[in-house]
Amino acid sequence: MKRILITIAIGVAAMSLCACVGGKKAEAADSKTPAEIMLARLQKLQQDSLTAFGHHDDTAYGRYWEYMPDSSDVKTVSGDYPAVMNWDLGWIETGADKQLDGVPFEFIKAEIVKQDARGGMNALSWHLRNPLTGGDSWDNANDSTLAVVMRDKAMTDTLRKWIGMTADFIGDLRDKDGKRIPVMWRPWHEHTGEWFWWGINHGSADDYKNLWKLTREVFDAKGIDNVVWVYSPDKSNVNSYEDYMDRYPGDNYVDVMGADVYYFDEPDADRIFADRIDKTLGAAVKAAKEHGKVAAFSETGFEGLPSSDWYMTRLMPVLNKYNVAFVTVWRNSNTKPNHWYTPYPGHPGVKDFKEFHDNGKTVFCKEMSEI
Ligand code: BMA
Repeated sequence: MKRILITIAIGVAAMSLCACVGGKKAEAADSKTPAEIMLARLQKLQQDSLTAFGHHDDTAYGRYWEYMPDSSDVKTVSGDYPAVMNWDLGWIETGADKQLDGVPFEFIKAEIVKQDARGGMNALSWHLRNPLTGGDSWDNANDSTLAVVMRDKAMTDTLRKWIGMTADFIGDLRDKDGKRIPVMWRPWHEHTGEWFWWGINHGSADDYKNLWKLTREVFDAKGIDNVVWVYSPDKSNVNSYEDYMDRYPGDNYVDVMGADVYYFDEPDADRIFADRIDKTLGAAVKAAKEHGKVAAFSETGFEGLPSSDWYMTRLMPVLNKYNVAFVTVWRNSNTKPNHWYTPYPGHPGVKDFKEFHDNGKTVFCKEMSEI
């Protein structure tokens, strides 16, 4: 009898222990922020040497169409949506209802919800206006915009307000159960180039780092917990690892080490591309390893895609050489001449792109939903 009682007592204790451990586990999973969940998916891609494919404005418009529900050149050509959809918040800071390329913010929100429901991921960039001149991101009428803005109280107040508008938009991204949807957020991109007002020769390294700090401060003050932060220097002026890290804001501000490197139609294009990739993407991969971050090929492409085999012969070797969690190509415009980056129906690169989709290295939306 005593033995039976002891056995029952041990059994009950074991059961309650299990429940307790299980409960804790469930609680731990629940207590993960949306950003942590997304980061874990990116880490998994990288661990498995897989690369998620991303496309800008994928379902908004394509080479020959615009705003046809659920249309996508990538899907029409490959059979699936991209794993990552990139969207741009440029002009949200003006209070406009459409962003700089005419995509309504409400449309972006709805598409982010759909892509999340499919099991895919979303990313956001921001081509905002120049707060000093009132011009666009590329307006360098005042060559020292970054320095002036970061050292002037009224200007940083404006910027704080603008950043707050992006934070509100992002914090508002919720799925049908009301849970926040994670996004990769890639502000102040290509800062090693000169073209944007936050670029390399428009202020000091500290000004640039302070810009990141200000951004993070605003997001944190609003309790935004659905952002994976992506740092993405351009190949310009990056000739070494030190150049890549020169304006790095610090490990507390960044989750993903990106690199923007396009392919251009120029003499010796392949060699030049390979060299830029080694310098910039090579640095991103090294930085990710050394700083415990995820590596990504945050932007690439060949404008107008005047090639029938670019994806398999130019991009794929890069993905095989450098293990990156995702690669994003830019938009297929139906209005800007020669401005598309993926094949579309009738393009000579359809077969190549299908191969790119079908092989074991790349991940599109369906496969992403299982990761
Ligand atoms: C650029 C071009 C522009 C566009 C901008 C923001 O690379 O595509 O036409 O306005 O990105 O999307």
